[in-house]
Amino acid sequence: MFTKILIANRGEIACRVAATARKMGIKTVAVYSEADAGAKHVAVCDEAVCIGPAAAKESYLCADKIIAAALATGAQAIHPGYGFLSENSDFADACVTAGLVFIGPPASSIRAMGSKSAAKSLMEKADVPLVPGYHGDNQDADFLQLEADKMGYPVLLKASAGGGGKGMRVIEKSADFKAALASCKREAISSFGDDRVLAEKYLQRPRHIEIQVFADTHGNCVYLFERDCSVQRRHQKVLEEAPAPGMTLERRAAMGNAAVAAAKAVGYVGAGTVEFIANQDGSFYFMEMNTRLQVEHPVTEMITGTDLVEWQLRVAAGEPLPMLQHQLKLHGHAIEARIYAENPEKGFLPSTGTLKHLRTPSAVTFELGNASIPAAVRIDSGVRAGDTISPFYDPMIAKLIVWGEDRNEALARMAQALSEYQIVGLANNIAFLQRLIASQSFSSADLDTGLIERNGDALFPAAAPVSIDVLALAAVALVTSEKSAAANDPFGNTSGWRMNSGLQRTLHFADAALEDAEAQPLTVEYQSDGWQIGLGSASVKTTLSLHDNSDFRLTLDQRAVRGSVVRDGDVFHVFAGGGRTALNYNDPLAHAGAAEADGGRLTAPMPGKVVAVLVEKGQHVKKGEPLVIMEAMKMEHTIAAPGDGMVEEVLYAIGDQVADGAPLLAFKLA
Ligand code: MV4
Repeated sequence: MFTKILIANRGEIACRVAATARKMGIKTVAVYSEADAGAKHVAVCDEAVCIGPAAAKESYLCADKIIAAALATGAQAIHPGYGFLSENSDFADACVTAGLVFIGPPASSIRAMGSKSAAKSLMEKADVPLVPGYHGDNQDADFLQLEADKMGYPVLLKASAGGGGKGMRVIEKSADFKAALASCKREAISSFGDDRVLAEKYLQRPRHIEIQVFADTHGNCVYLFERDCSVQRRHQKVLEEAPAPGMTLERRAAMGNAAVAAAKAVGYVGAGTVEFIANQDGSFYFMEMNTRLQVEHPVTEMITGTDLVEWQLRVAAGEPLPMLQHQLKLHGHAIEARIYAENPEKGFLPSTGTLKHLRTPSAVTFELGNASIPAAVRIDSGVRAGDTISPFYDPMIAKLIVWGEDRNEALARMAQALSEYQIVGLANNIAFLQRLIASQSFSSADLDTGLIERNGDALFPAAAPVSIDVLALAAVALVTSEKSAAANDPFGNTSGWRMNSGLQRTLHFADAALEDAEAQPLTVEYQSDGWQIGLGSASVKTTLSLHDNSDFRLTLDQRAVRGSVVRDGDVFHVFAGGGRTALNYNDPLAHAGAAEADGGRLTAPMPGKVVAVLVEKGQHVKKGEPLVIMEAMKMEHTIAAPGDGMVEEVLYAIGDQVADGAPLLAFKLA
């Protein structure tokens, strides 16, 4: 076995490979770009080598720099992860030339599967089923139309050089054929510089079902059952599961044997995936083979109790496969959800920035390999709280993988784990994933590649009004933070600050998900043992039973309510009842003050009385910190710092009456 390997990747997959290497006592070398110097994958490896600037083309895609790093650090093998150089046959060759082991298939297998049309004719010879169609060289329009007429409509034209859904045309009837062919060829030449097309019978509502295969250098090749990856958005997988719902033993064996035949036809070694497109009736056809470990490999690990990275390392070191076909057993059901930094409400626009707050579901374990009871909840992630998601790389934050005895148990665990996932700082798809797994189509396993588009309405419901539970949590978080700010201040302590019964203030929180949302006034009346909180005609007696950092337990009348509130500037992120709500806190007084602050003064928004002065002359404060509290018409108003800065002068004392517009403090912004 190797004693040291280099991991030619970043993010979650680099961390994933490092975890198995550590388990096996193998030292790891990370490579990283200048943007990743502080990244998690660098921290979890034993050594690290910087290989260039942030752009992948100048770092993670530089074969020469990576091979030089392996040679310089004494690594014996390179694991490419997925993406980047993982399916680059020249890189695989270059590793071998440099005397290093490429932890992946032989370059010849990568090449054989890399050319889609050549792969199809190889598969045809190996008796792997192909979609009925014409994949040949004859590009004559009349000939192609005749072929289409023979297979029957609808027909799908695909660019031979295409992939990822580009350059495809569905043709409903023969009369439309010529126009569609011309348009498909135009797109193919402009996108791929190659106008050859192939014609296939078009499958309606197909499923994406792929088979995990594994081969060693001793002639063994097995399949580790299937994954259903039908739930995609623009050819990006969103949910993956194993086994595929509705799969029969006969069809599993037929697909498994076809996948093994495909792997053997190209002399495959290592981990690979054979993708099939399947009809609702179960008939299946070869699409392509991915000659690498895939993102969604954990669902296979969970149902088979294997560590596929360990298998990769053993096979690359020349050992035989740890298990043969008859030893592989399928146990339970696993589902993976990809958590992305993206905004589903804004067309899934990627989001970049800092993970200001991150809390992952509890009871997370990471046990692989011969585990009789698989980990029930697993998170594979390449980022930690405080890390950034940059525009340079894939915006995936984590993979959340759950296991259950059956699909319903796995679904319930997924729902629970998603509800416990807390992210602040980046737009993310967690609420979308919650709706997706709860959708009628997904929960009843009515799967096909058009599921997300077909369920648009259910997946993007109109926003519901913010509940009083959520507003109460935000309000209590706000008033308790002010109270502790006052208590921490020596002048605050002696200032006569009080929670006097009957004092009432009005808070304005607006749903941040809605543009121009009207903030409903929330009234908070201080009482000796809590608050009376009112919203419209509703009013609840609120007491605080537990407060631990961002976690709160309240009693609203007779109901116990718990949740977490994370404040990010003027935005309060409330996690409660499995949901997540961002509230814009509009403190009109702080903003009125802010408008005046440029002139160096914070002014009274209305006539009233100063009830608390929380700062002293010369004190440095942070943006949003409460400075002075005024009372007017039995309502309390906080004058907060408009930005980071310094109090130059305090112009009033507790008990003073002030006129509308009177300067309260002289304030200097930092
Ligand atoms: C198809 C098809 C229906 N019929 N071929 C899309 C990407 C490319 N790799 C193959 N694709 C498809 N080929 C026939 N004959 C539907 C798709 C397809 C699809 C396939 C797998 C996963 C997601 C998909 C989303 C849309 C269309």
